[in-house]
Amino acid sequence: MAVERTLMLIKPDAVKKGVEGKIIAHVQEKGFKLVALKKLRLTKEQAQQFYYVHKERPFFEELCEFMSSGPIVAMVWEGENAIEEIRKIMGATNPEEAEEGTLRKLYGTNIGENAVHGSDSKESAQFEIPFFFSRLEIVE
Ligand code: RTP
Ligand code: MG
Repeated sequence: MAVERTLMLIKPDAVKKGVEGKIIAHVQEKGFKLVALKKLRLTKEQAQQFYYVHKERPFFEELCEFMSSGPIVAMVWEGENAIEEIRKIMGATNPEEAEEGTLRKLYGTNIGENAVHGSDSKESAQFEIPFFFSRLEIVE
């Protein structure tokens, strides 16, 4: 196991519900270290760039519309095996299928409005972290 960094987003539905603080506390309580944090709103074009791997998928348009529909919170978390571990903490993509106690079970609404995003591999973390944060914005 290695210390990794991963990007996590609190999606517009969870920001609207006002559960940003609960989500941050939940990940901290699992032992991960918050090394970068900001609140922002993506344009639709920026959402399309961020989710470009899904551009051929039928839900791409809806996803980018949703991700640009309101403010989001972007974070970088650091810890042992952080990429995989934070995906586990988030739970399945569809909140109805997510295990009890996972962030998507607790705070998600449906497969589109599922509260959080997390990098799914080292490669995606390497693209996604600098998409939101410069080196100066990540605390060593
Ligand atoms: P994410 O990238 O947001 O962390 O989610 P994920 O890895 O669990 O799921 P992924 O397959 O990467 O899909 C990205 C996001 O697209 C939306 N989606 N909608 N309507 C649908 O069938 C559908 N499938 C996926 C979800 O919001 C998902 O998180
Ligand atoms: Mg994904």
